[in-house]
Amino acid sequence: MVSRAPGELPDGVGWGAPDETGAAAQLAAESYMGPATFGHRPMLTELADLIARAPDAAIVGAPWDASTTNRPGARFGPRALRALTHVNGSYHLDLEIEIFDHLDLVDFGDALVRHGLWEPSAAAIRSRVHAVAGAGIVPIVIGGDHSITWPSATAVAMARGYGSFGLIHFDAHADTAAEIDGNLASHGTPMRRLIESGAVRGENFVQVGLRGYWPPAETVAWMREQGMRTHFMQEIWERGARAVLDDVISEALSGTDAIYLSVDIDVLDPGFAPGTGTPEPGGMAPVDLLRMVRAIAMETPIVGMDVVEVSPPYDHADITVNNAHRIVWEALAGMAYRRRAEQHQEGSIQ
Ligand SMILES: [Mn+2]
Repeated sequence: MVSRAPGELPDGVGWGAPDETGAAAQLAAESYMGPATFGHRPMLTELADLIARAPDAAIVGAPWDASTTNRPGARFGPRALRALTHVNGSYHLDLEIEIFDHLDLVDFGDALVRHGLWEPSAAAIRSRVHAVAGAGIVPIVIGGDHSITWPSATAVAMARGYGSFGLIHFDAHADTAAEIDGNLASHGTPMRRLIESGAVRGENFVQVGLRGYWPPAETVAWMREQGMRTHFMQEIWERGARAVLDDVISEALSGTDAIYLSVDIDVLDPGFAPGTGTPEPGGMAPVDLLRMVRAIAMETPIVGMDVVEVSPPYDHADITVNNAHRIVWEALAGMAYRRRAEQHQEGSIQ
């Protein structure tokens, strides 16, 4: 046994200042220090830099919440997801994979929206997401209220073809109203806009986790006419998450070759996600949602994703923010897992 005087340090350990030079050291710091980029990933702002680096995926913030019917605040979602999450690593215990050894992710900043003005704000989101998707990079959009899925998924459709991908939509609500209070761009309407425009075909639009008391019967009838698939919370309770997920994946991929994944944080029970605009009791637990998102990313080619309706002013103890961050982290882990299998096939790793 080595004896040391009080205050004496083990051999080779000193109190000298750590190396703080350079961006890498700042980004490698614990998550409460350094720049508030998503997951402490490098931030790029210029399209030319993005194209030169050619990452697998890029974060795009969409800080818009003026389409919210009830509690606002989702405009603060992107900043909170960058600043308030507790990130302590990126080695996935279950998948035994160091995510960023196989998948390059950058933070591509925000779509610069204009408060209260839908048209220029939607154009900003569509344009930034299209720049990413058009370069063959997977956009991961952090909202913002759910209206942002309209320009975001439209941008992916513009980049790779209308009707070419299925959309898996986790939510407590269908968001398929024709209009709400005269607003065609309410956060209760984006899924109807996407189907009407042909960006996503009704039969490849798959909703998971719906519950409660909205929308009304005539809207549900419209959804059925479009061939939309709905998996209510009741079905998950009866059949279990994995059985439902198998159907979800096959429905979304029927006649398509890719998936856009949209996760409204209110699909979680409000006990796990109090910081959201329209909380609906009786929802999913993170133990199921995180694994379903991971499985989708492992089993399907994701070409776009968003996580929306995180409203930090209504959050407590960063519960909602952390769950939203882990939804992205699980998707990244699944994507990295697929990427690693491709790298094995290409022979670029052994
Ligand atoms: Mn929604």
